[in-house]
Amino acid sequence: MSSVDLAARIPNNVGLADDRRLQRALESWLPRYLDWWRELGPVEHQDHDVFLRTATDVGQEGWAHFDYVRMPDYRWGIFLAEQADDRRIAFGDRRGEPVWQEVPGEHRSELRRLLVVQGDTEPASVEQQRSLCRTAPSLYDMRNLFQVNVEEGRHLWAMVYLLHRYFGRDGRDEADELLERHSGDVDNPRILGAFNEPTPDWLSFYFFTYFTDRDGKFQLASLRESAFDPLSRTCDFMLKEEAHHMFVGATGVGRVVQRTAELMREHDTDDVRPFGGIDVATLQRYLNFHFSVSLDLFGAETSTNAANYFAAGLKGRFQEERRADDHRLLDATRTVPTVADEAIGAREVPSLAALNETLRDDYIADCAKGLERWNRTLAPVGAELRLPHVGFHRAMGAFRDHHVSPDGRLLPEDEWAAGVPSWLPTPADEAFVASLMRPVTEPGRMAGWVAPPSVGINGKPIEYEYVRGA
Ligand code: BYC
Repeated sequence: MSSVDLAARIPNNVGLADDRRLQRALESWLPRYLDWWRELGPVEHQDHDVFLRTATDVGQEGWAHFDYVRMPDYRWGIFLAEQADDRRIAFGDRRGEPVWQEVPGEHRSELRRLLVVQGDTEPASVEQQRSLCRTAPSLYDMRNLFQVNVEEGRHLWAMVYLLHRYFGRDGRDEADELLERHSGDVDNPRILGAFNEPTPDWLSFYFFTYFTDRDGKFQLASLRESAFDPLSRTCDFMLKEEAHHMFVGATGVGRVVQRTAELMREHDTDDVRPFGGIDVATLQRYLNFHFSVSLDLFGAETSTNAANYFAAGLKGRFQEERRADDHRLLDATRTVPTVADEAIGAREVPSLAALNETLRDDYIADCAKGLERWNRTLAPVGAELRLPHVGFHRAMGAFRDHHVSPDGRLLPEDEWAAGVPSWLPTPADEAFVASLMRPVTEPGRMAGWVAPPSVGINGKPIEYEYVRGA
């Protein structure tokens, strides 16, 4: 394991200085990345000092440094978690064999595909969020947005490193294409559906970081199990940064919920819009949207791709080693949902084929935890948020061509159409939420639709000037 070289043009702990070809290749990718960042990263404040966390090490303690940085000067580095001694493949046909430090020829294209799909989401989210800095509800929030953005940029670097280092010319071409596809582009869109949806307002941003970044947590945790050790170590370190992104989502929605509950109590009404709050029904519609598009990110309920990845040792399950089974799944079965004879049912399939569904189940259980917390805030005012049925508003898998209500009823077209305005954000909701999006840039002040956070960042007070000169 190389030590951390922070003085290099590209900070890294992968011994870049010892591999001149790779170093030159990545150094020639750097200006293209910076062009992309300037063109499609945050629309404003690029030249302002932002109080940011920069990864500087991979150890248990002191892995990051906080200071004011102009975003284009952020040190996007390449960091892999420390290599474990004698790590063994934890699942699949080759369970128990030593992990790989190079890519086996027979798994080259599958691994490349996984890296490209993962890598594609990172810049996509930066593109989706680029205008939000114009309407940040506080400097604290603006700083968190930028933190998320620069780290998604670093996660792109993580995948680009692996593509350049292990996949030769194909890898370099793929790395270039990661900067050429763009979120929502009609001709050259991002690969996965949710990453082509706009993130036009901060309510969407909080729900996106809660639900969609959480897909990232589960996918990265599955890739961390990979027999391809450099990928495993990369994902391990990415997950450290990812935790903050979900914190932004969980506390962001939590703060909106808190403000809504305060206004409901104060004015003794559910209709808090006239008082500048976001009513629970609107929150529920945004939640329904972001949850359902995030469920699609796990793919179809049964997938030969997923079965092959697992058998080959490329992608495991969430917390693979904590599971009490044979980690091969050769004889195991489970049920997956189906829609047949105009009813939602279940069918038994080999567990190996249903790994996307297993990961989706784990994800849903994790999503539910945030709702429990938010509902503790809402309970005293007699309100509640719920996760919609897994079949609601789905574009992938068994429910794709069916209409399912949030409470899990299969609906004919006309009933679905009639229900949509109460289940998914309407143009009027979007216009109302947009009307609340007025920037607040005075340190310590918050927009009226969201409660202040309970603490600031890295021990700083809430009224700290997190973005200077904004
Ligand atoms: N939209 O066999 P299936 C993150 C494609 S988020 C469009 O079920 P598979 C982050 C699929 O690719 C984490 N297409 O698929 C969060 C396949 O196409 P091909 C990102 C979709 O392969 C916030 C076809 O449909 N990482 O990090 O079993 C901010 C058949 O489907 C979608 C990963 O996803 C969709 N939603 O599973 C920033 C991990 N879903 O191959 C970052 C790597 C599926 O027939 N990716 N398709 O052309 C994977 O493990 C798998 O590719 C998937 C799909 C789980 C995504």
